[in-house]
Amino acid sequence: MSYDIKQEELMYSGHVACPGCGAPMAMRYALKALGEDTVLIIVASCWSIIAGPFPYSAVRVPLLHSAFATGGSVASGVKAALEVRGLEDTTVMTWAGDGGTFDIGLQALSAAAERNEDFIYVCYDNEAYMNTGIQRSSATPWGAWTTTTPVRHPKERPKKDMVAIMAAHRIPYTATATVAYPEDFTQKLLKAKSIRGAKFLHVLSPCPSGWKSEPAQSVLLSRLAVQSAVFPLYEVEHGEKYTINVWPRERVPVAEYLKLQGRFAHLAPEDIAQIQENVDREWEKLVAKAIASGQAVPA
Ligand SMILES: Cc1ncc(C[n+]2csc(CCOP(=O)(O)OP(=O)(O)O)c2C)c(N)n1
Ligand code: SF4
Ligand SMILES: [Mg+2]
Repeated sequence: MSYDIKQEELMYSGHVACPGCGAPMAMRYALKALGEDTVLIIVASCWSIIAGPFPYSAVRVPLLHSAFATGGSVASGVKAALEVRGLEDTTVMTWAGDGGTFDIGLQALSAAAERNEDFIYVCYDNEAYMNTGIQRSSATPWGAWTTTTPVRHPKERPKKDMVAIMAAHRIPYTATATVAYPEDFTQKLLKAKSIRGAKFLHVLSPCPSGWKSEPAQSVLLSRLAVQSAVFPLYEVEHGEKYTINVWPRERVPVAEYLKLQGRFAHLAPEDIAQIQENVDREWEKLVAKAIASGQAVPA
């Protein structure tokens, strides 16, 4: 894969994320890929704080803070206003957390996707409501500790399959990404920018505060998530063509990923075996979809 990430920085230093947070890393790559002709809509989340207090901003593009539930509808309105002004080529990007996407903003996102509005929606997924104190969301994985799923009552439901939900809208482009594979992430953003219509990117975003992980290990965690197939890198075109972008040569056991995170420290060996079984099953289902879409499995 060629190294084609631009040198130009569209994020200033001095943002206010916690050390090691995956969310500003993801934004940095996203803005480098999309360029300055981008209007950014930030939904209530950690990123509302990371961006800095008005009149300061950590990003060098126009930025609109939006209410929690409105990422899809605000983007639709901004795009329409830009078109009225003859600015059809300006990229509109909504940036929202998992709470703002999987849960609270799902209706507005679904409606915008069904209308096939011309925008990119990026969900940076740290798997809980981090900004308000690590509450469980429907993106929180099975077994994880959060402040609303304490150790004696960890989460008993699986993570919602948001990519499947977006693919079911038959939008032109849906993809997953992580900051451990920046070229892959960049390619996906460039592809999304080149397509008219609704595009959805699901980006895993390690949160050292909420995952109880080492700040220096966020990129490592992002890589292990892909290599273990906890978070595979793939894309779905028009809801039916599945392509796996990174095939782990040898799948890393999920235990390697889990053990670096205090939020899973209470899990018993049989819990980890259960997680491994679930991950294996989901990976096989994904491989089957990619093969059915015409992709060859690498030797
Ligand atoms: C309607 C509404 N309810 C609650 C809040 C408080 N609130 C602000 S950010 C946030 C958590 C957001 O979680 P998520 O979308 O996962 O983003 P993260 O903070 O994890 O980055 C909440 C509950 C709000 N701003 N608006
Ligand atoms: S709480 Fe987590 S997501 Fe929020 S800024 Fe800190 S590390 Fe990032
Ligand atoms: Mg979150």
